[in-house]
Amino acid sequence: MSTDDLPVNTIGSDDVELNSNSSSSNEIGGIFSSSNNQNKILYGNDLSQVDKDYIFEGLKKLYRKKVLPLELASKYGHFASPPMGSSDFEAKPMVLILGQYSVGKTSFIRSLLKQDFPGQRIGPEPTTDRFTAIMHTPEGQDSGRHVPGHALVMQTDKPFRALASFGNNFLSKFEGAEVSAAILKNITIIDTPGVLAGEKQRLGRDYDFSEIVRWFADRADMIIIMFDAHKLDISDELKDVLDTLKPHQDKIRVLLNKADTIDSQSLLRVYGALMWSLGKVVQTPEVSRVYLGSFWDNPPRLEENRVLLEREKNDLLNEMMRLQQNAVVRRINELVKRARSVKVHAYILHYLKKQMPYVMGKSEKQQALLDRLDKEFLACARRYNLPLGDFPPVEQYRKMLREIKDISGFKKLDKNLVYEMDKVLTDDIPALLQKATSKPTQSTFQNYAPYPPQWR
Ligand SMILES: Nc1nc2c(ncn2[C@@H]2O[C@H](COP(=O)(O)OP(=O)(O)O)[C@@H](O)[C@H]2O)c(=O)[nH]1
Ligand SMILES: [Mg+2]
Repeated sequence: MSTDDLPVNTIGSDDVELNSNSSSSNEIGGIFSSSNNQNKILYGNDLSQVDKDYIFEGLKKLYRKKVLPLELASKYGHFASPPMGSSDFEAKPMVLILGQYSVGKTSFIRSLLKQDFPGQRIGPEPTTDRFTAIMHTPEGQDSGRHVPGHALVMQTDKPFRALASFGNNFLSKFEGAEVSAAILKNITIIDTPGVLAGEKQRLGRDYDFSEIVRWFADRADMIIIMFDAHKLDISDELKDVLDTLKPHQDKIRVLLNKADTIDSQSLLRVYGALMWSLGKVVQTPEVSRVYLGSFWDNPPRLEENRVLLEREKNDLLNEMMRLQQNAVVRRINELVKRARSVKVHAYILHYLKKQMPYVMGKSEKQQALLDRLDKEFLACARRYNLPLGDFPPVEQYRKMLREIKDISGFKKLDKNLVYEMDKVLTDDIPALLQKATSKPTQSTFQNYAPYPPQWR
């Protein structure tokens, strides 16, 4: 049966109509492949005006009804990340703070909160040896609560559940701090251990630092990389981290910290030097916005920089406050990216499974397929007309496949599921956006099953 003949499921009678026919489907296919123009392409609609909750709720339903079934059928969770939960759609924008040790990351966060937070350690030596998620205190709780990593990844209303797969070594180095600071009503901040230089990093840590950074970077809405104006060196480890961040160029902001101690002429020179060394490492035509700053309680020592530093601080804070509005675009992008990756995964399995013998010689064949997985990827992309850019890293995929004893045991690919999921990208999301922008009012939201109060 050709997929063209398949019935089109609507999402359910209690839902918003997400399946209206869209004239812009062709446009979307092209659009979603290029991330640069995404703001523009979202139909020229000003998404800052739309009802965010309405869109989040719509995306969540689309995911559950149209993406998740294919994920479950193809065991996507085993190969990539576990299914998304409500918290992945509703979570506050996340700001990830990175940098070598002692550049002032923890002091920066402290100054944003305007108060201390549990687990904060500030000092000239490598002080923070853990990842801390700094979140707003839930209603009815006391401020200043510390939540151990093991407990944090169990909480279904927090976006950290997937971190459980990194194991105990990591979880003992992960914690939450709940603080009732105004800024946390809008964002969640992630403090990180400093990137260390040389052997220390490898010896002292029994978890994969870059993998964890990658996980947070994927989910972050803004990544602030901090440098100390006194020592600009970029260690090899930091280079590795910057490499990990390449796909997230648009989220990266650079903060040249401790600018309070340097006169404006030297500051110019340091700024230039930083841009130069960053340019060598990052190698992209787009240069991230660089903020100059000083974020601690001490007043600037040099009067000449005071106004400049205050302005820079305001700009940075304003940008952080705007993240809430950009969250809509980000969540849509995340869902689109995930749907595309699920589709490719389902086809890879389908393609490999098709080549397996029925009875004899299964394990030899499977081994052979794994050995030339890169070539199989190419062939699969060609056969099903899939963009190579959507394919997972070969090595990682091979590792996951190795854990599967017999790939012929996978369920047959249900093209109907793929078809339904494709429609999310071509029709459903555009329709949802159109609906949300045409009726961005509170009443739309109220008529339509609202969140329970504890989620707001
Ligand atoms: N001059 C100056 N020193 C700072 C500033 N922020 C932090 N520091 C100092 O830098 C050291 C390292 O700070 P910390 O927040 O622990 O850095 P982290 O390791 O990156 O988290 C501490 O001694 C702070 O007092 C700043 O804006 N200016
Ligand atoms: Mg620190």
